[in-house]
Amino acid sequence: MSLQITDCEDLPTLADEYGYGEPILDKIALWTGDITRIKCDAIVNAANKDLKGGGGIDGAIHRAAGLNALKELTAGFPKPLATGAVALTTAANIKHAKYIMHAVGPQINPPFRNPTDLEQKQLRSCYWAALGYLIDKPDYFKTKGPIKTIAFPCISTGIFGYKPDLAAELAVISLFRWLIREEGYKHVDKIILVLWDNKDKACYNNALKAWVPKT
Ligand code: AR6
Repeated sequence: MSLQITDCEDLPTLADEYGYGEPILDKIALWTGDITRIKCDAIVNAANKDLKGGGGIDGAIHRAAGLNALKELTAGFPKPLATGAVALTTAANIKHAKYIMHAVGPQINPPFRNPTDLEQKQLRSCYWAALGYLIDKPDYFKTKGPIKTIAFPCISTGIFGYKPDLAAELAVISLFRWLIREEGYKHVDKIILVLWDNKDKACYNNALKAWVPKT
């Protein structure tokens, strides 16, 4: 596994120190399919800065949750949102989830060039800001209850053009760092990484290899 990601050079140390993720590894699951169909407390959307709805996951989530319902729920947010920011709403018409977290990933231009340091930080921020809601527990939670399970798509790797292998590596490292360093494992039951195709599967399997116990 290459370690090209700024600020994440300590991956081997973390893996050694924590016995390759045990019991942290139990907190992560991979699931293949449409993110709008997964049953969990919060699903993360790959949104745009204006929270307007678009193609890809954002389009699927808007269709499932209801265009008008989401428009109303996101009306109060100051727009454009910063890249790396995550806005929390309820899940509107998606009945098997309680919340949607609208994460604005970096847009790579031209698509699929190597990401800059800033773009890497922005993508990591999507993961950390979303997970931050699990620790901060905003007032919002009083109505619908806390988030114990959360599903992330491969943010920025479609229309926004972030290299999928680097995005998977960064996602996995960011999640493990949050679970360990922020003691996130106390706040979450399951983080589900939602994959869409064989390319995503290969990227995540590679990225997770560093954490699988060596037998
Ligand atoms: N469920 C799970 N994964 C999916 C789904 C789905 N229903 N649909 C696509 N994927 P993208 P981005 C995969 O483009 O790159 C929108 O217009 C897809 O194969 O949805 O962050 C927004 O409004 C890819 O690997 O998100 C923004 O303007 C990954 O999900 C912009 O696109 C992400 O693809 C955000 O682009």
